Amino acid sequence: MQRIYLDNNATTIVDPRVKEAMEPFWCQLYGNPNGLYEEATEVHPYMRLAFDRIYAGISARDADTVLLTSGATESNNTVIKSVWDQLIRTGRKTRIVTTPVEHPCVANACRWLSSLGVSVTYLPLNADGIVDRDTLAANLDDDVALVSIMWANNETGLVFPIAELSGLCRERGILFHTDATQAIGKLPVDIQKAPVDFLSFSAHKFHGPKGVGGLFVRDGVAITPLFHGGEQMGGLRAGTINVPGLVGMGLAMQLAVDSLPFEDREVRALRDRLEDAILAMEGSTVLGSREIRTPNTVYASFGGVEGEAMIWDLNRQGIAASTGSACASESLEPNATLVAMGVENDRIHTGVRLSLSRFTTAEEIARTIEAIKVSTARLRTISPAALA
Ligand code: 7TS
Repeated sequence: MQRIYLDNNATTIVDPRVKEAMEPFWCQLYGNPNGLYEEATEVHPYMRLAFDRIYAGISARDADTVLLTSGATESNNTVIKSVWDQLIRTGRKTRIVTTPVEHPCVANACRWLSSLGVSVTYLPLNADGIVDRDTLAANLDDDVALVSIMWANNETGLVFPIAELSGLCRERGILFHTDATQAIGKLPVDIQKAPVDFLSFSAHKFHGPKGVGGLFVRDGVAITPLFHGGEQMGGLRAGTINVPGLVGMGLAMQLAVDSLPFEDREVRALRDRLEDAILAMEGSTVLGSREIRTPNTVYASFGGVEGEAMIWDLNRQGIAASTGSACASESLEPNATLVAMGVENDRIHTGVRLSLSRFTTAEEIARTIEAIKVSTARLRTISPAALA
């Protein structure tokens, strides 16, 4: 049985073109780019091309900085701890403003700052499950060092109005960070239209390799490095440069941007087909309006069926899906995103996240719809919740 992979918000298959582009950098072009000999300098043009593709992918300018990191976790930690070092530790500002639905690498970095006495404000979500301009405006004052709001949520796919929110912070002279990990390759990400100061991403979410990501830092914004060490990345991110990762991410970024029309048309159409079929089933609901969601994501709830039981049953039928972020799946706490969105108690453990990619086929979606019907029927016959 051919398996069907519908957990693309957790990670994605590496595009075969990306794998091929990385191939020479293991056994042939393996020099440390900081060397002074030919093996070092011969990789420089490939690195430059990769950085050019990354800058173009988010419309960054030459004067801006894009740090190569190990992924969004490192990028997000760098921003939050740097702002603490630059503005809070020095007594110039006191607060960080964020949302209750950020990925754990933002949420737990903020929690760590709270333990150091920093005040962290969690903005309430509106009825659509996002933060609106008025709510942010009402929570800004001269004490705010940083606003950190994700571009798109990894669990629900809901998209935050980052251009508007970052524009507001720009007007007030407050630093704005966005975790765009779930936006790259799914939505246009243009930092000329959204005046953010920091933007994080991870290559493996857009068909690039794992363990490599980036942090955009706008020209003129100071940062404190997370790692101290060598002079790589102008001393802002020490450690030998992950050349194969950089080359792979560069091409993955270009392909992701080139694929946006396909994503918006074809992936969205498949997602909508899946979503319509789910909504036609008795007792099922979907979280968040599809108009303000990434085109690849549907977060569904099948009344009376535990999300985890559903995942196991779908897995047995050859389908990979998740109840939410893999990073939080070992926790028994109710899902923080659903709590923040005001999902009722009897629904909170019934969520299933299905996330598609440009590699998902119509046949896979047709098979998934049938499998979901089989699983819900089977699980409802044995679920105590369904009997209640
Ligand atoms: N930020 C967001 C919004 C994410 O979705 C993830 C990964 C990360 C940061 C961390 O990225 P990393 O490459 O540093 O690990 N999110 C998920 C998910 O939703 N399910 O598994 C991983």
